[in-house]
Amino acid sequence: MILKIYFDGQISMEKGNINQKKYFLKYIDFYFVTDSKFSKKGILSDVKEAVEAGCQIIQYREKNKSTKKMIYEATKIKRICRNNAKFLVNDRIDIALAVDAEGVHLGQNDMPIEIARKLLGEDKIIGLTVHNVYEAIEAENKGADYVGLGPIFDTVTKIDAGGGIGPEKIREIKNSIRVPVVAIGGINMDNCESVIQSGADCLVAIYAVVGSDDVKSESKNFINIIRKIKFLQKLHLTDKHKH
Ligand code: TZP
Ligand code: MG
Repeated sequence: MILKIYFDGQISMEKGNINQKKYFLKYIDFYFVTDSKFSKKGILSDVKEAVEAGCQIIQYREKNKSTKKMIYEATKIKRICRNNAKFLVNDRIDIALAVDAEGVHLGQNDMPIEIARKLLGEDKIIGLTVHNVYEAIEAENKGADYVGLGPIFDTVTKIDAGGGIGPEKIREIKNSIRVPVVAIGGINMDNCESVIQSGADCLVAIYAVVGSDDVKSESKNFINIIRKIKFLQKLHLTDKHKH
């Protein structure tokens, strides 16, 4: 059971268990991804600040560190997240298994999702990066718990990401699948509203947050704006039903 208190003071109760991944994923909004290249105070400090800001989903993304170092960092991140945020590992199923993370985020060229699912089990969260409707439908059919869609805008963070597909594409993907859509790529405080208005359930903004001087307050800024837009969207939908 979850108790929801809205900005206007309304209170509602919904059946569901926040520990169940499907239920949890219905409410994700801001998704934090580590980046040791841009980090100013180190990724562990960044994760701590993001969790303190209220971020509920953290991904450890590291491309060039030894497995030993990754297991060390992943163990620390898991401890920081504890019961406050779900902890996922990018690409590396072995690291996720080693530290008993709550899931993984995979790319199109990583381990096929069916095999990842067998290794991780039904309870773990598996996210898959998609670039178009075809990949999104396939991801859902193969058991992805959410899709990561991007790059929405041009990005300097991932060199091989290609050009931005534009926020309009989000609606097309959103209309073709039921699992949550997490938007990524070139998202900042100036364009994040268009991303949520275009139907994204959640967004990632690596450089905008990790590259800032204050990870906690930037994370809070994103969380607040996303929750505000979603609240207004819900209100608008409720209003429509009344008329
Ligand atoms: N996948 C697609 S774009 C991207 C990833 C990991 C990088 C996103 O970084 P930023 O700084 O939010 O553009
Ligand atoms: Mg990958």
